[in-house]
Amino acid sequence: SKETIAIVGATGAVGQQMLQCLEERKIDCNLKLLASARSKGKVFTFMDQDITVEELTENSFENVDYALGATENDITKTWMPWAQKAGTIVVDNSSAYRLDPNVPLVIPEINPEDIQKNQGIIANPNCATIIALVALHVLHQEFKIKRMIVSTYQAVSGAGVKGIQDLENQVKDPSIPSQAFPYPIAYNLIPQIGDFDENGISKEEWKLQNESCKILHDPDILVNCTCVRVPIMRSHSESITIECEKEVDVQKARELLAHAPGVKLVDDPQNKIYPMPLDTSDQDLVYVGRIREDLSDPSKHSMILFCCGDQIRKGAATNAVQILEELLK
Ligand code: 11C
Repeated sequence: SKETIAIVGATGAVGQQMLQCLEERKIDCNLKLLASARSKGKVFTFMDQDITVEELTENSFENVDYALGATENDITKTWMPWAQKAGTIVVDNSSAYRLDPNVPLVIPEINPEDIQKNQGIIANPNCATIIALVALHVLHQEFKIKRMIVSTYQAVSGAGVKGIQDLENQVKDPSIPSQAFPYPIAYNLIPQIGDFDENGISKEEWKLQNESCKILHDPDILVNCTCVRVPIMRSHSESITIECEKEVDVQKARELLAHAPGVKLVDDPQNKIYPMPLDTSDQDLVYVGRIREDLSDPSKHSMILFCCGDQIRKGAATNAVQILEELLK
């Protein structure tokens, strides 16, 4: 008989994309859509069937084999014990459990083997982390990355439906106040994603540091990162300098990236070919280009690249559904 799969937070930007990814990837299942009382009764189509959103309660997970979590941290912490008690295996997109040593943090192109160590929860990494590491993994395997210097250009979709609405509203009328951001986002950019700590480092910047080490199984990788919100709809972009243990070779890097899983090499700057967020939107590959040696490091151990990826898809929903596919194998 078919597995029962629930999407928790089914009406949000990521939840809706999970629904679409399950259908696209033909994961035939009994689907349950869970959300807050406010969304109860809304109807969505899945594989030609109408599915009515149910209110998330303590009993929602009875007979649910797998759940995809797409709710904020505090809400996730409320329902996770209910799911665990029911024996539901959860792939969770919140950051609530990502650094828990008993919870694998997985990008299927990089560390699929960690999925087997799960004790009921598998965490889906942060979107900026997924997009950076999909681009960097083959370079780490070849040259061994010691340090990353990253500047991100992050889409409004990272702040959910309200973030998308803010940009849509403000490009038409810049006087409409933001719901998701501390300032207007149209015709602007905001160098803050999440709260700052006492060193002036934002939550999002810490996620890139901590999650990269965990996913790559290398606690010594150092990340220096500035995360910026930009008026872009749904693709994150990142400028990344890597400093490596071995001497780097740009041509070799291009060859490796041309065959790397989840990557499309888009790198012919003389012909104006490079990754751009409009081109990566609503598809699953991370585009990588502008690959060049860092001439400010005469020892030839550093290289620079630019990458873009869809934040809602590979940065969130697609990665979670890929983990689910591994579990279903
Ligand atoms: C953003 N990356 O763009 C954030 C949203 O850790 O999954 C997702 C936060 C997270 O605002």
